[in-house]
Amino acid sequence: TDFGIDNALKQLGINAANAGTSTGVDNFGSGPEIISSSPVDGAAIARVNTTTRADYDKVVATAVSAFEQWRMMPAPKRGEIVRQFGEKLRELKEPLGKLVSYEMGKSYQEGLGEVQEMIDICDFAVGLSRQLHGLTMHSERPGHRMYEQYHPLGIVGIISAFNFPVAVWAWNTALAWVCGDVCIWKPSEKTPLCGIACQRIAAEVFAENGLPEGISCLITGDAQVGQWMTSDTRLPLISATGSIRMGKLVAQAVGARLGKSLLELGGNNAIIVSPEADLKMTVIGAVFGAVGTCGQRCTSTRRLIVHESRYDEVKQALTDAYAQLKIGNPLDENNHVGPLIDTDAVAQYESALEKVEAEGGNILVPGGVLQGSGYESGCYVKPAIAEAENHFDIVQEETFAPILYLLKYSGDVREAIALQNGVRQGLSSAIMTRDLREAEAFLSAAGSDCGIANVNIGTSGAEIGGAFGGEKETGGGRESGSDAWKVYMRRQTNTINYSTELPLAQGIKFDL
Ligand code: UN1
Repeated sequence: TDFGIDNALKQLGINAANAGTSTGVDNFGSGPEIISSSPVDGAAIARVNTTTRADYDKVVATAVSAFEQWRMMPAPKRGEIVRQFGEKLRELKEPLGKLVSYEMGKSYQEGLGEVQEMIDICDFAVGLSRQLHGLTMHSERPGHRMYEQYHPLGIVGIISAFNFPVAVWAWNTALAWVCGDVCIWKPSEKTPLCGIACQRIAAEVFAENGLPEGISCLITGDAQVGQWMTSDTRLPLISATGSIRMGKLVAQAVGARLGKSLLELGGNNAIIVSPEADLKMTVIGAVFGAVGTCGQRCTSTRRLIVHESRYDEVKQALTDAYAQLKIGNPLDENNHVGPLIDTDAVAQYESALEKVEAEGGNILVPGGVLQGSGYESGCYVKPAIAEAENHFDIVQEETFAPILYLLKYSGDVREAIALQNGVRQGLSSAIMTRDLREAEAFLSAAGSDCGIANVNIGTSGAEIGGAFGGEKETGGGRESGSDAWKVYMRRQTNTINYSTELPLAQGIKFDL
């Protein structure tokens, strides 16, 4: 029962014996091998070569020269390349979704959803390629014209995390490409095959169009490789997704050279369940938010802030729902919850459950590591619920695991909003209510302080069309839709004098 993994790898052109053998399109790696292993069954999937410093410099040189060509191609023509890339993703949606599920551990449905996000952002980027608009202003001087234009920035360094091993790269790269940038991607060393699969698909499109391979570059390795990127002045923008700890290191290194960084870091997302909440919608939103991707989305629901008038009812409904959850192989579509990424993550999950109890929390739905047939990888855990208080140290932390904290409030919506905002992170937030006043208060200037604030929707599962990211320790970056593209370009203000005089601005007199 390999759930078609071998076939999926074949369709993606991945040679499991040594996925990192250079084929002329995979421009990475003569360094030591790492083994990609699956949290699904603990099996080693493939060996992957890492990038040495010499390899890295070669990759950057390839990217520098590719940029010279790519930046001069008209943006709509670049959009056509991204359109073709999106078409290939449509063809390979199933094998790629399967690889995501197998290498990362999320459910096959969520693996397919991730590839769908890639397809969606390609479509978005194709349209965008004809809309990279600047403004035209009126000059204060006669016979003058003033406007602004957006130019390609250069090499975009992308550092992504294991939990969205393909989509986050696509959000960055699809926009960066239509903007005329070239990309160097370091995927998580926990999901290198997803990186290789994507790189191969992209490389094929560029090759078919006679374009240089340096437009899309892949490197692999640990934090050291990341440091080469963050301190490299040849990379004007570093887009990094991951932990707050990692984000601070990236921001410092990039800031030290006055480069730009786009950070998408941790969340500590809450759903407010008001007296006016629809119970059925609340349960679906909260359970998917808490256990989807085994609690390893940056948008995962970590806290449920429930009004005391609904507390017992919500508690009961959640306990009932958790009793229905099937945990097991994520490629088996009967299961709701797959494994955590590795045994380190399992240890963190266990430690968080110990801490919440030690701080006085009450475990409502107990956790635990699953053993026995089907759970040999040691990465399968039971989603847990704990009654807790917002000020607990552990509740203030983002634990990347399926642990939901149940918090109670008794006042009006302002009290709930204060609890929701009372953490260092500021990514996603939601309120369940049929009361217009509560909903609007939650969305007002005095409402949620997060980058994402939803009404009658959970915290996870954002669409690509909006800007994605958050405030405070989430890092402030915005990726994906809306005008997130602007960070991938440099803005230039142009003033043209078509008169025969040279008047100075601000009316300054300077006669010779
Ligand atoms: C992430 O977890 O890093 O909103 C990204 C969501 C997904 C993206 C999550 N569309 O849950």
